[in-house]
Amino acid sequence: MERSFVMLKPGVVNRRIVGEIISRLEKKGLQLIGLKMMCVSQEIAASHYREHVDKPFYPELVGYITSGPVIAMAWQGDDCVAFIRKITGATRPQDAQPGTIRGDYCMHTNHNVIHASDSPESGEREVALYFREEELCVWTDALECWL
Ligand code: FUP
Repeated sequence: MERSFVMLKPGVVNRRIVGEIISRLEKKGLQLIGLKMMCVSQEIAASHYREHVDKPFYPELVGYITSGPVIAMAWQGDDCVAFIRKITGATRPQDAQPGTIRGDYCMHTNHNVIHASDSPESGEREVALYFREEELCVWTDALECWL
């Protein structure tokens, strides 16, 4: 079963839109298996965004996601990475379609509301970076046959 790591960035907590955004993912039928509010350490931020370390926006990106609490989530489901990326929308809010989270909730790339894993491999790596195995709760999905 595919897993994806999703993070609602500090602005989402500040703007009180955590529930609205999580409900978009729930309504799709994806299975939430891990959820916590946390402050991201410099070490975790550096590991998470290691591929961007040489980019000009890297210091601001790390500064932003360590600036306040985030909502860290692990989701599971068939093709869950692709589904969540579609619901999330393009990296640049200018390119994100209306109806997507980034299309509806943000105006600037550096504050683009949400992170979602970009491949099943990243999903596994990022879920393991933010969650210990015992923090995940893999439950039997009674709705599976209806989704
Ligand atoms: P995404 O997978 O859509 O989050 O996009 P990237 O991995 O390319 O970028 C990671 C984060 O870096 C984005 F969510 C926001 C930030 N970023 C910028 O601030 N400026 C840029 O030009 C590109 C990305």
